Amino acid sequence: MSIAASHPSSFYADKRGILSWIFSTDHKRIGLLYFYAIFAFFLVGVVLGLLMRLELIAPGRTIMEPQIYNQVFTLHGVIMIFLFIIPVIPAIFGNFFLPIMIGTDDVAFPKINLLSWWIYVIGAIFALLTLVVGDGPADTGWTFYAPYSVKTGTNVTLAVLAAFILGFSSILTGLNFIVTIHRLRAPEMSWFRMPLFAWALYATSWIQLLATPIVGITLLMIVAERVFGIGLFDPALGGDPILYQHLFWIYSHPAVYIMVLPAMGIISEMIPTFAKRTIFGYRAIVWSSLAIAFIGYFVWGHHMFTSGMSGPARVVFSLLTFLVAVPSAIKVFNWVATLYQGSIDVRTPLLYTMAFIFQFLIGGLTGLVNGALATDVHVHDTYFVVGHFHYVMFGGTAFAFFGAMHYWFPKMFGRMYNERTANTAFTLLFIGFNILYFPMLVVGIMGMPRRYYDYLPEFHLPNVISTIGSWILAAGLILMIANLIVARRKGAIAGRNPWGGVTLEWQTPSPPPQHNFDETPRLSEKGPYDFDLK
Ligand code: HEM
Ligand SMILES: [Cu+2]
Repeated sequence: MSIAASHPSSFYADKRGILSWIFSTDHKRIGLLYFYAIFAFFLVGVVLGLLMRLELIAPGRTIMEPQIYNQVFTLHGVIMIFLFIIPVIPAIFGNFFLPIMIGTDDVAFPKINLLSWWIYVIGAIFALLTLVVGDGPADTGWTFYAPYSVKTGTNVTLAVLAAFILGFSSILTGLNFIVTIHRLRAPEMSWFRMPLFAWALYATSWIQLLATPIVGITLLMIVAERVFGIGLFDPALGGDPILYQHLFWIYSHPAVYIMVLPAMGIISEMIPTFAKRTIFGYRAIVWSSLAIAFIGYFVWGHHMFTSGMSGPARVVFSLLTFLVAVPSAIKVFNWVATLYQGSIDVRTPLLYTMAFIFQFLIGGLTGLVNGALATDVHVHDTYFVVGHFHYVMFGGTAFAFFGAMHYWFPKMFGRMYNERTANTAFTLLFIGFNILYFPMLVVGIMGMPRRYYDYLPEFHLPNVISTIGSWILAAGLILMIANLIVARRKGAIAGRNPWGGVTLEWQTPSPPPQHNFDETPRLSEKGPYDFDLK
């Protein structure tokens, strides 16, 4: 049965038909539009990743030519970064839940919100066009480093235009959230009564708004150089390739916090709910989000330790990198302190939360190895880096996303999923993930370089193990998705508050009505996680 039919007073029943969706200005519908689009690209990215792992199961050629491999890892990176991990949490759950959690009926600019979804779709079409036009997808890596990106015959121009267009979608979402949070909070929702997910989105939005234009301009400079031969980055034309790296990372380091801050926000929501206890150190978590967003602007040089930077500059960037680890560590401490002496209810979203903490910790600690000047010189451009960022982005953000999918599933779709199947899928994902990526850290320290379709025979065993892990992970993904698809049609009808959460989204029906609240939601003096309120 369709959700509109089974939940006639929900926003699903408000209007019917495809046009009522793709031209909707309702933040909940836009969140769901993003959900389907982003998830589809995630799956494409996963398939590309599985193909790479298949190529890497043995040295020499296995299933594809070196040139194809270069294009596959580039497309994988572009899709996973620009089409999946940057928008995933703000565009899906930010859109769906931010207005509800701060007690209002929509974002500040609903039409701009719809526009940003359409811009996402157009950017995605540009990225896909690289598959069919000219010499095929870019082969530069998702970083588009000059001067190679200026010279290669593959479709760099279309690929960077795609990233440029997608940037506008990100900027508009950030702008919308900042204004929404400043102007539209429910009358009693003072800043420090805001849920931590809203705070995380607020910090993220400022990065989206202020950093994205830099990469936009940088990418246009690549286009200018390729199309008009203006010498900006290519030494043969009188340009400076190191300038490209600076401009690129001045955006792309802050951008890693666009990828991870919203995930931290979700973790800060799920932990109090399943520990049945108010969050420990609410203000410390708020300030650490803002601190991460701020300090994140000053560390980009750690990507360039081996690019010929001066000694003092390298030491300063290394030091600042260690500084930005402090607020992240504060959050981990507060989460663990909240769980301590909580009455813990081990449900599927909490399993994902615990996997997040474990994997994010490995990602963070290996990040310090990259951030420390002396060790980075050794592991730079090896599989250690690939292992590190998959631990942060996949083991961290994507696991938080999966957790949130289960946490908010009843609210978004009005039905419950099968918990045993969900837990089995989680187990496969957790085991598969670690078998897939831990060997990459090992083989990286042994010296295997990244971005090659081939490797020396001494790296064989860890690569076989890693590829086997990718299949276990894929099995987990299929099971997780199948379970949720079945639940959406046939699951038991969900109540308003299946987990006993105390933030405002749990005070409204599942799924919410068109205007989010039938009755004015109740707020507590004591902040958003007051379990006495129930
Ligand atoms: C089944 C899941 C995945 C598999 C099997 C996989 C596998 C891989 C492999 C083998 C590489 C290539 C390394 C190289 O040759 O240098 C790679 C690169 C990369 N992956 Fe994944 N990955 C997966 C999911 C993800 C996710 C969820 C993200 C999220 C952001 C991601 C982001 C990246 C990026 C940014 C690169 C770098 C591309 C480049 O160097 O241009 N991957 N991945
Ligand atoms: Cu960085």
